[in-house]
Amino acid sequence: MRYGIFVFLALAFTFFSCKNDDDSGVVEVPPKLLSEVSPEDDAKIKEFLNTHFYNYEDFETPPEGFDQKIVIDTIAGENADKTPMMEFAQSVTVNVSSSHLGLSAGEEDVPHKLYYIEVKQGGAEKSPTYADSTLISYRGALLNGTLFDQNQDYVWFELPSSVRGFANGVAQLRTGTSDQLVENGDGTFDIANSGKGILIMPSGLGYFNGTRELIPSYSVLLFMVDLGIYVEDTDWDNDGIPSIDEDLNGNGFMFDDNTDEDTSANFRDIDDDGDGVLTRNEISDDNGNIILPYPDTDNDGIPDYLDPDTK
Ligand SMILES: [Ca+2]
Ligand SMILES: [Ca+2]
Ligand SMILES: [Ca+2]
Ligand SMILES: [Ca+2]
Repeated sequence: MRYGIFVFLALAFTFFSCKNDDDSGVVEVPPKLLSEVSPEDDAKIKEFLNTHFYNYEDFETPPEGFDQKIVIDTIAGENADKTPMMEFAQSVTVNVSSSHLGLSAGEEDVPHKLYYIEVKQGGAEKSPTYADSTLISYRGALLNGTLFDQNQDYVWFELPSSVRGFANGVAQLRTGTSDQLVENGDGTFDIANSGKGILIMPSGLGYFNGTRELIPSYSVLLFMVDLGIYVEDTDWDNDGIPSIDEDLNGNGFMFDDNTDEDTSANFRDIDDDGDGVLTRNEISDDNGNIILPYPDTDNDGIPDYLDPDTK
């Protein structure tokens, strides 16, 4: 299985936004404020949701041979009586700090509304978390309809390294289950009870002032996703702590939790407190079994694996 080409480091922003050719005479424009762009994007999203519909009727009453593909179109002409996407949309608020995007301005916790539509609920009992490894096929588009990226085959996503709105959007939906996975014999496979959804996010949950091929700065992003399966309690660094529990400040952003302040955030660090003893060894007994709650030898409320004073 291949990994998604859309897996980008959130922190890679910095390099794109600072690109500047000294000879061109181009003056670098300072990035806008998150608090300025967030409400503008929200207005664009609401307008889009109120003026567009998706093929909900096909999903309610599938026509013969329906390919289960989500199609979005404008409410106009012969489609003037369709129900707008807004009627189906739900939203969650995700706080974004300018430091998450590598911006210098010190804004903290600017709320961003992330919209999603659960087109077809997947068969899994729970949703993945934003820290989990998830098998997804997707199409990504701008609100003007430009398709900027797609992968019709399932690919594994490291959600913590995907754009925030994508990871947090997927975390609102359900995947299918592995017992429904059928190999097609050509390297692809189908998952009959996969989940389907539409995610629409303000630029602060996407690339903000950064650009990508076909994605201008400050773009609202829309994804149509098919969620295959996911790895419950994914442990990216295999240190025994589920990655979701390595988001210590619980802000949904995995790169600002770095106990020993080295180059690896906790979810990618096998020695979280940098004391030379592997995290796994600080939380397991002589037989290798994880001890719960995690040991706190000096009883200071900080478990040993996060406390350089104790090993
Ligand atoms: Ca965090
Ligand atoms: Ca670290
Ligand atoms: Ca770790
Ligand atoms: Ca340690």
